[in-house]
Amino acid sequence: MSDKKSIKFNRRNFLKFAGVAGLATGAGVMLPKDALMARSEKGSKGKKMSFDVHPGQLDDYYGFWSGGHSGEIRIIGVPSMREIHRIPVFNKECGSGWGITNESKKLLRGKDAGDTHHVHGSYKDGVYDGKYLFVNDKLNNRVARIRIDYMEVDRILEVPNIQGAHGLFPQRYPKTDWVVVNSEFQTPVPNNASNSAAFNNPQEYYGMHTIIDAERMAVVCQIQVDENCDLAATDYKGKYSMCTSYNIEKGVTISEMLASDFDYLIVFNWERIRKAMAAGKYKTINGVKILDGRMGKSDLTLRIPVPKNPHGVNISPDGKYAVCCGKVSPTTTVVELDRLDDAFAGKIKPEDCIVANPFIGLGPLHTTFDGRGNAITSVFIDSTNVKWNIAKAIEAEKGGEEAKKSNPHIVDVLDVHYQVGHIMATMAETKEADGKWLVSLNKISKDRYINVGPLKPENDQLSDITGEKIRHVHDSPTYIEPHDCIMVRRELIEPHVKHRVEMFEHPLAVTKNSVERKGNHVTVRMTANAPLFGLQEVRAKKGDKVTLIVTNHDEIVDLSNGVAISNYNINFVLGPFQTKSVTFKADKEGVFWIYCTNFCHALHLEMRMRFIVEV
Ligand code: RUQ
Ligand code: CA
Repeated sequence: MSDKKSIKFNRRNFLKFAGVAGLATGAGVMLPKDALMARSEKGSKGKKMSFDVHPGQLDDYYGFWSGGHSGEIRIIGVPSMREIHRIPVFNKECGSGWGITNESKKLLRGKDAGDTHHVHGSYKDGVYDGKYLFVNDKLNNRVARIRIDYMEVDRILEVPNIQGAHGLFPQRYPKTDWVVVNSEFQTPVPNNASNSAAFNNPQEYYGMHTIIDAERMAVVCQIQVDENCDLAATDYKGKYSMCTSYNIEKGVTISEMLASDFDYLIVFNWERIRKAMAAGKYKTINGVKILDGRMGKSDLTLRIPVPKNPHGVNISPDGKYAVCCGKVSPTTTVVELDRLDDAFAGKIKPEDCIVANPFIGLGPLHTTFDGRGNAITSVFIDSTNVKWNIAKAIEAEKGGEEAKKSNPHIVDVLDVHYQVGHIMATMAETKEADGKWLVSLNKISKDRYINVGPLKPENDQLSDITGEKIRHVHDSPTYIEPHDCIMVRRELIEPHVKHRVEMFEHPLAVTKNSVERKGNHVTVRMTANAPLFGLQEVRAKKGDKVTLIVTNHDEIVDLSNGVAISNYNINFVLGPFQTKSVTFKADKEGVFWIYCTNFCHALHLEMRMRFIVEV
């Protein structure tokens, strides 16, 4: 399907929904995108940056991409857009042994399917501190923490009382003590037999804004609301977190969720939350303290009406504005954060925090920033990246409908291929947004790449945003299905990343090879030193439980060893000085070769030993 056709197809679908939504878009009316495109010229006049990273050179940015329902995180070099690494998180991955080793299984607790959407770094004073990444799992309501020094998951928290753990954002100031995660789906609370009367009563379904202690990776508290909690953001002052809600209707069908012309941006007041916790104003369900954040029942929350079924909320790098995307409304809503104190104090109405409602296009989803006063919004239906000036939008708002008519805030409109979800500029979620590169994470690639069958890659498009115009420079396919990303200056990450682990950080690190039997449990402790395993053979009896603990004793950078046990479905990899273990039942008799999978030496193929299971 060609670009043009795909856009028409999507518009037609959208208009069907717009009908439900009550948006008037009659025949003969110039569609908003055409009006915008008429303003846009082709090409950038700015100095051209190159995305080429020549052999032997390094990328300028670490891109951390969520992997959607692949359950992982990917590290993409920017601007080359090369996929450099994958970090398995909520999935099973044989390249490293994630989901196979005891260490990873302990974190996954039997759940090796996931759905990652939002990956963000830990902060200090509004900029990444290079310590952690956090990512949500929408499927099983988890939040994982990744240590940046090893680029490995070190904690996974299952969040009780929620479903559809979606928007996630760390505290930005003064540092990341808290991480918030939203529940997109409302459910009964508790959602079990003790509350079964609520199963058939959607009025008794609730959303939660969950606050997590970033160091302990434990739930601090949950704030219960009637609405659903979709995308998340935190401010740059450590005072507020927020969520967009598209289902204030408590609907359970699509038309019910679209019934109201307005939904909310819900703001959570951290000082009041701390006080309510200290005053014991909570109930405890499933071991978690739940505060009441419902409208009319609580002073912890503020509801700013935004049109209609909004999606993303993003904070401008100067910390001044929250920008909510309309999704079903062709506008964004600009909220001035300095007004929130007065709104919470009841001095002004919540809606008085809104300083602009600029027209953007059909289906605005997410917004990013260039650090020079411009916002760039992804527009799903129109398939565009729309660059607009925040100050001009606010100025035009003051001038009323007449001033807004010519859309003076629009700077440029870029057609993308094809349907864009998230959009992100380099360093844009920090106060050091540098306005260099923009990535448009397009959901559908259609004919952009050679045909690989019914399931096609997504299309991440890279643009240079140093000039007035957005200059699209590069397409790269990504495996199903990144949602969001951040791009972090290399020097904020690289000095923290280690070439080898601290060997004795693992309590079972092996220094001496041994085989120990206790009853029918055989524990094998073994070193690996390319091209030799520390033992030449291991014996067990059929029916024994076997624990195999292996430490890689090679300190040489990038000298990894694999440990695979033929016919036993066991396969994992050890980086320099790393220890991993597996436990399994020796349920098949015979001779089984244990071999190294990860090419390590000229005698790599000879790096093998026998596992003999006797009858
Ligand atoms: S949101 S659908 Cu990031 Cu647009 Cu998950
Ligand atoms: Ca709604």
